[in-house]
Order: sequence, then structure tokens, then C-alpha cells
Amino acid sequence: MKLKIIFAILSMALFIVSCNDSDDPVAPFENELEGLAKIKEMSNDTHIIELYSPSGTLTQGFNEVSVRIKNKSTGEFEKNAEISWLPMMQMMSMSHSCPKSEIKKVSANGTLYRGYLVFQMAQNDMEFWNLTMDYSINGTDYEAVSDLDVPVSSKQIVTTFTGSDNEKYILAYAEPKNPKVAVNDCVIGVWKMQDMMNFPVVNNYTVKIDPRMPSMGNHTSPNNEAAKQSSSGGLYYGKLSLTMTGFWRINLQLLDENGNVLKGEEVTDSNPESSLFFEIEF
Ligand SMILES: [Cu+2]
Repeated sequence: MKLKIIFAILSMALFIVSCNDSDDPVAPFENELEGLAKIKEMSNDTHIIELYSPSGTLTQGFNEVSVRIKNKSTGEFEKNAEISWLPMMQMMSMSHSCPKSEIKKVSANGTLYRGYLVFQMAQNDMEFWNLTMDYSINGTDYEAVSDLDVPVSSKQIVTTFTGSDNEKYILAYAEPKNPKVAVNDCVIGVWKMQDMMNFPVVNNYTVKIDPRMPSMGNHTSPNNEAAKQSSSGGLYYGKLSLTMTGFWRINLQLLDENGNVLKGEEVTDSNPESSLFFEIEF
């Protein structure tokens, strides 16, 4: 009798273990949408193109955008697409594009593609952004076009200006998305406005960072580090030290490869702020 009970318990335990076993191995890319929310769907005759971001929205400024392409006839997500994208702002008197990255596969076996778009302007009643996706799958070309909703950002997280070298630049705040009271890893993008369609990444510059709290005697914080590129064509990485929650004005200076200041001033007792800056509040 006792033996039977022990056996029953043992087999139950085995059953539970084996149940857990079969539940555990998650399909490797089942979670590729984790932390993402759908912005919208675009569609053409053959595909539904899903756009995702961490917040499920786009904003004026830096946007990391993820994409899936669903085949309408098979219901499967395309894994072998070569994608290029073109964001355009249709303004009253002209149209123009914005800084953007290439859009590439996140992982070889997954279905997600990712890149960034930097909207230097927000939409308004008369002017709006749209996105053209050109992609090819096994040698066949496809296209989809859709309007995008790009509302104005309440804080300055992107700025367009002319440097002392007479070149036009765009600077955008990418990270931290969720700032903490800590020394945050900070990511900034620097692009040149070559013309209305081309915004190449600027290489080998430096972005000096001086965060200040204007409401508290304009105090700064220790251990900030200027943002630099880790690779050509990439974003700029620095350290942003935030010693308390609240509103911070991140005063910036943009330096070229020779250390010449192209835009922005040092914050001193007599000069409370730089003309080049971002704003955050958390
Ligand atoms: Cu515009």
C-alpha cells in the first residue's frame, strides 16, 4: 500500500516535471515583440506591414522602429526581405526627408527588422509625414506607403542648427528613454543636413554634456562624460549623470574632429545655459 502511494507521488512529480519541461522551451523567437507595441499597419496587395516601437507611438525626435511583413496569402511573416525605407515630410511649399538608419534583420532566424527614424519636425494641421517601404523578397519588388502620426514633443529632444562651419546639423537624444537617478548611459545622434534628402551621420565629432537643474540654482552633476562614437556611421555614447528627479536642461557643445566648437557654449556663473541643449523631465 505504502509503496503504491510513494509510486503515485513519484509519478505525479514526474508528470509535473515533464509538464514543465514541455512548457519551458519557448520557440526561440516567440518573444521578439517583447517590449514593443504596434504603431500601425501598412498594407498593399500582398502584405501587411506592421510597425512597432517601445511605446507604440512615434514622436518628433529619435524613434527606434521595428517592422514585420506578413504575407497575406500564407499568413506567414517574411524572413528574407531586403528593405529600404524613405520617410518624407510633405510641407506646404516643399517636401524633405530626415535622418534614418538602414533597416536590418534583428536576428537571423526571426521575423523582425529594425532601424531608426529621426523626425526633426512634428506634423501640423497642414503638413505631415509619410513612409515608403520598398522591399524585395526572393527577387520580387514590393512597395507600401502610409501616413505617419508624428506629434510634437513637449521637451526639446531634437534640434536643427547651423554650426560655425556653416553646415546644417541635426542632433537628437536617443537614450536613456527612461532616465534614472544614476549615471545613465546616454546615446545621441549627430547628422549633417547635406540637402533635403540626405542626412549622413557625422563621424569623429564630440558632444559635451552638462546637465543642469535651472529650478535649483542651476546645479550640475558629477561624472558626466562627453558622447563619442564607438564606430564610424554609428551613434554617440556618453554618460549622463542625474542626481535627482525633475526637470533637467542638458546643455551641449558640438565639437568637430579637431576640437573646434561648432555650436553651444560652456555653462558658467555668467552664462547659465548653452544655445545647444536637450530637455528631459522624469
Ligand atoms: Cu518639415
